[in-house]
Amino acid sequence: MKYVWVDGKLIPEREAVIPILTHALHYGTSVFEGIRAYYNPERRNLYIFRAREHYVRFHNSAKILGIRINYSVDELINATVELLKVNEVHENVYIRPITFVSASTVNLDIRDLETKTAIIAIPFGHYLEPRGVRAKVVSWLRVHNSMFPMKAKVGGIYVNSVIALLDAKVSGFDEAILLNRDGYVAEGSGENIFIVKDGILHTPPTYDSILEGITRDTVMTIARDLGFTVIERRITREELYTADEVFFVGTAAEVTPVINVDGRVIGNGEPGPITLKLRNYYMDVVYGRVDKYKGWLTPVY
Ligand code: PY5
Repeated sequence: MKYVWVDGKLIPEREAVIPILTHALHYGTSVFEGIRAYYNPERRNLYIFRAREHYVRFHNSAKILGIRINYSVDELINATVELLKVNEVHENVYIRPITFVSASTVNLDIRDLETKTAIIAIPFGHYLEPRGVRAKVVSWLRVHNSMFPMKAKVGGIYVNSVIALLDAKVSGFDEAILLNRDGYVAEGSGENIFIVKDGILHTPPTYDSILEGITRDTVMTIARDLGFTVIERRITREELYTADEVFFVGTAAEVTPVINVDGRVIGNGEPGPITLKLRNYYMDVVYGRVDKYKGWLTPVY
């Protein structure tokens, strides 16, 4: 994209560069979000999905890490709208807000260090194969809540996801599933996870070392709306193997079927009917085709 938003200014992307000693580059001291905006070519409208919830989480992540974001939730929403307008976005995009410790220092003490905030938009299609992915339960565990709060979406924490995904990829799988320190299913490298058993949806609870995903909340809400029972509870590894359906949810992943776990075929090896029903409804919601959820959309135009 031509322009990025940096601390209140829209500047050309090539000018948005950082010094080599930037604290966040060395120590992962950043908080970030991943938001999508969906473009409808027929009606020529662009909607940002759940912008408010993402920016509230952004502020909470900063609070947990102990850094300051110099812009309110409303200012950040307005900045995002401006960014998409100035770039004349007429396609689906992924929006990446980031606040990072920008001071040039090797000291670990972040009190009073300067932060910068940027928002970048990137053209974006599918993150995972929508026809279904093969997942591996990797031996790397999810960082436990007692080691770092997983509710915070902090840059440095993503090395845990990177090493887990690398393990899955080099073993010939598409995505990783991480267990938590207690041996229960936590989440994918960049997605939350659901299983379906006998028509009921189950997903790990937020205290089980997972990111409290906004898509997870969206899917729980719309699934209940469609009449499904959703239970937040601890899930064991073998429950993945014997589930009727397994699927990932996330801003990037949307609703992606998991058709194989550790070489075990899930269901009949095809995306399951409940997964597909939820994915279709989810896409209707994000494109603004469901009136009752219009409140989740921020129109750009
Ligand atoms: N769990 C982890 C570890 C995540 O990184 C993400 C989002 C989720 C769950 C789902 O959260 P939400 O539904 O709020 O998006 N991952 C990012 C995303 O934009 C980055 C992926 C590379 O989907």
